[in-house]
Amino acid sequence: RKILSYRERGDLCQHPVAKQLFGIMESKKSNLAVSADLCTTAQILKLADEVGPHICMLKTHVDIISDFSAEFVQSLTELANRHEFLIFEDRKFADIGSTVQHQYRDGLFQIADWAHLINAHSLPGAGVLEGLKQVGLGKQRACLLIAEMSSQGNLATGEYTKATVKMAEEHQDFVVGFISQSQLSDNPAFIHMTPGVQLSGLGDGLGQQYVSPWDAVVTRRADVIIVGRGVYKDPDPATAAQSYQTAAFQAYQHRLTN
Ligand code: UP6
Repeated sequence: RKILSYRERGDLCQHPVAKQLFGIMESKKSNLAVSADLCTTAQILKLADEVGPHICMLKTHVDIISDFSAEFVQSLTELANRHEFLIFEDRKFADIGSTVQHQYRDGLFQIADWAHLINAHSLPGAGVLEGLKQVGLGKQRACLLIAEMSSQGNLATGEYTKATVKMAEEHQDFVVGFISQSQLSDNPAFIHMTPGVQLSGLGDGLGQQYVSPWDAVVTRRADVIIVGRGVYKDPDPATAAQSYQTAAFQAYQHRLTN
């Protein structure tokens, strides 16, 4: 089944962050997001600079950083502007609306000030989105809903996944897509992002389950692949990122023409 190009989908979607992301994916020929799961700001900034030319998005877990600072945020933002990628804080918000508002806006990290994208579990119900939305919308921020997970035995399946898609459909002014393991919606405005991708390796001994970039994009119909250890554990992250970029983009081009 033929698909629309990233450019066509960027034209179709309403949310400015989704538009920007599709535009970057098209112009940089990259549907690769690198997950910078490193514990110092120096390591993250070095990785972001090295892989920057190859990615559409850098994913962070800001609460694992030992020396977080406002300067780090400024440097990361400069790298994002220079290399043209978006910043996605993988905070996985999962509490009542009032609490996630604080977690998003306040505290040490003030995530809403710098992360273009965040994500949330649908578990608490729509209140989690209502809370986050009140903080993020004025700042032109977007959210991804976690509809499926890559880890063995996870409970985000079946009716839970279906209800998550419905929740996204009802909040399209803020939710621009899904963290998932398959395509869940035919709405071309929704971006599907798939973690648990590696070229070599089936798992990590802690429940993570890997598929190849080709399987993620062609078989599971992911728009964006998310790769962590496959890139940052490589002795040459820039070359590794380039390999993932090429593999994932060729898979997308295959879907465009077949
Ligand atoms: N992640 C998953 N699976 C999910 C959701 N999120 O692995 O269902 C996140 C992890 C990690 C990254 O929190 O940051 O994606 C995957 O890293 P890896 O490529 O090193 O396994």
